[in-house]
Parts: sequence; structure tokens; C-alpha cells
Amino acid sequence: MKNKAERLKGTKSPTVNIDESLAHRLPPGQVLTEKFPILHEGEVPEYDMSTWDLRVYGAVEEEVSFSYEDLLQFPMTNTVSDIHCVTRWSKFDTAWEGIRFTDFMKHFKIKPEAKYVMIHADQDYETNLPIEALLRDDVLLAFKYDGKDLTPKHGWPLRLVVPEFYFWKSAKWIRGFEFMTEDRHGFWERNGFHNTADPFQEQRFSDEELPIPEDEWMKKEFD
Ligand SMILES: Nc1nc2c(c(=O)[nH]1)N[C@H]1C(S)=C(S)[C@@H](COP(=O)(O)O)O[C@H]1N2
Ligand SMILES: [Mo]
Repeated sequence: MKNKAERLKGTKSPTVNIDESLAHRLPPGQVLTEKFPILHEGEVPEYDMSTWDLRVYGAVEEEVSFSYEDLLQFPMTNTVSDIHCVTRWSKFDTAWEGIRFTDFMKHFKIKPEAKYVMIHADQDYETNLPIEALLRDDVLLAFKYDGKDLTPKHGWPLRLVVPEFYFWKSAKWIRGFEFMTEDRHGFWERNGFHNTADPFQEQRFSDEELPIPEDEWMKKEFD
């Protein structure tokens, strides 16, 4: 069996049949879905919310950690965004509620030399982004999807949502933001996926030949 990046490279571009007025919102090589596929590495984590925390560390003036209760006191924002997965599904108008990343950043001070962030998540998942990618109004630390608490499979209690990039950058079950002065690759970025991941530029894969550890979407689960 081919590894994941190789297999995805071999898939044909799907024929797209959508309303012309929406076509500009669908990136090249993507198909629309109304369902919400579920994709992740490892088991869905279980939490004791009295000990759960979200850490901020690395190139910051002072490390800080937030309890779930702390975060619930922050101002909440609602967004409606299109999301795009590298496995070729896109979903329009997904509704999220949570803390805007720029509001979250008011609660700590990063060092001037900080340029990148490693987002740390369970189970041992991580993904990297430049800080500026997180400063758009549609980037949330999301508690809710479609008006309801996130389901555990979609990232409860807290996930990142970064609609501008392929969805592997939107880590579920986030536990920490590590600010960095130099860029470092996260899980999929180390395993054949593009570092930037802009769907409209079809930045799916890096050109390096890298082994993919395990198929990401074995169960073909969605809700
Ligand atoms: N913690 C964690 N977050 C993750 C992943 C993962 O394996 N672990 N997979 C990513 C990938 S590849 C995708 S496409 C989306 C899928 O989110 P969904 O299951 O809510 O559709 O989650 C992303 N966030
Ligand atoms: Mo993905």
C-alpha cells in the first residue's frame, strides 16, 4: 500500500458540480460535502476538566496556563467559515464559537523575536504556523460548532480553527501554544505535507520524499 501523500497524489481531481455563484469559494481539486468527516491520529481523548489546562510557553515574557474556567470568562466570538481538508473535501459555512486568537493573545506577552507557533494537541499531535496566520478575525479557539458544544470526536473541549489553511492546521484537543523564534515542522508537515498549506494554491504536499506513518482516515467516519 502506498503511503498517504503518495496515495493522495494519485487521486484524480473530482468533477465539481456546484452553483456558479459559489464556485470561487471552492479551491482547486476539492469536492463539497454537507457531512462533517472525522479525521485524526490516535484515540479520542477523555478528560478530567478539573485538571485540564492550556499552556502558553516558549518565546513569551512569562509562561502562563489557563484552566477551562479561565477560558470561559473570555469574550466569545462567532464565525462562519469555509473549511478545506487535504483529502479533498470542503465544507461551506461552518459556524464556530470561541475565543478569537487575537483576544486570547491579550492575556500574555510574546517576545519581539517570536515569529512562529507550534500548536500542541492530544494525542501527541502538533502543527506549526507563523504567528501572523493566527491574527485573522476568523481564527478561533473554538468551544462550539453549529451552536452546540464540540463533540469529543471534533475536538471537545477546545480546538483551533484556522480556515485559511488545509484543515490539518486546525488542531483538535489543543493543550498548548509554543511560541518560537524559528519555524519547526509539526506532525503532518514532517510527513510529506506542505508547510504553508494554502488550499487556493493547492499547497498539499512538500516535494520531499518522506514516509507517512499511518493512514489518517481509516474509519471513514463523519457526522
Ligand atoms: N489533535 C489532533 N487534531 C487534528 C488531527 C489529529 O490527528 N489530532 N487531525 C487534523 C486533520 S488532518 C484534519 S483534516 C482535521 C479534521 O477535523 P474533524 O475531524 O473535525 O473534521 O483535524 C485536524 N486536527
Ligand atoms: Mo486532514
